[in-house]
Amino acid sequence: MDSIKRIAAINDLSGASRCSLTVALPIISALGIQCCVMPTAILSNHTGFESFYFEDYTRGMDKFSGEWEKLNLKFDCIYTGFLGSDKQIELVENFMADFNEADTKIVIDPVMGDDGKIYTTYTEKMCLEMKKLVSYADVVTPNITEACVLSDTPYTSENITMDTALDICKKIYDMGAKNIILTGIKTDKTVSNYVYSGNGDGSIYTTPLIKTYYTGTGDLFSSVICGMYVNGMDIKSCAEFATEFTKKATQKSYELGLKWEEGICFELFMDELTKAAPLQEGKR
Ligand code: PXL
Repeated sequence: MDSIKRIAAINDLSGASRCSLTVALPIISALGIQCCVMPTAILSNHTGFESFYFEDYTRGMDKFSGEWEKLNLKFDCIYTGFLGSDKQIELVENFMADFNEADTKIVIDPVMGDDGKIYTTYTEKMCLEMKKLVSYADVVTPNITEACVLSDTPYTSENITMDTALDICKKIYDMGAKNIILTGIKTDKTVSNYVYSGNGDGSIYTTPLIKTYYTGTGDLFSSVICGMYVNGMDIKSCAEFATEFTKKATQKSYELGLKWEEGICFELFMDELTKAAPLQEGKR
């Protein structure tokens, strides 16, 4: 074996607390894949805390691309998460134009909002740019709020029917995304993820609802999907595995009495990822 697979992860770096790159990096590594990171912003800790230090990193993104081009890096996947401005979304599009090869997978977590609310940093222009980005995706992992924005569907609640889930996913599929994983469909007792890949009805993966929230849960789910998918697992098996893994980490965080802002505790289950990840030859 000459090399292992390599993912370019474009997301923010929040030093303390679990979210975005501090989740993506360990999860992707444990899945036997090298994770090259391009920070979009650098924070002392995530924005859910009362106080945090934030530095936008747009100025560095082009520089990273330039140096990575000099190194002639090839990526098996480009994985994007939180993007802070329309300029950053444009830079990601440029990155894709430069580094996307025929067999490079594109995984997009369109981090735009939650609970029916779009993040205050998200402008109309960014929503439009994000729709464009999603059209290149092999896999996109929106929550209900994000999926509603992407598909121009009015948001009602997280308790949507499977018919509505299918309608929303079909619209996102028609925009160009090949596999849609709609996350966080809730009832009083359950939370489900719904997978649609362009034919038939979607598949649904359900776990008991734990009525608490930990930051980084979406990042954990998407990072597991991303690594598993790059390792060649079919999308439904990726969703099934990621749903179970996320449930276990949520349960453990609850048992440990973690505060929501500490983020989802996944560290105790890394061996399960390693076991599920047969090492595979990378591009070069
Ligand atoms: O996981 C979501 C997330 C990502 N990045 C930053 C955040 C949050 C959630 O609060 O603040 C900077």
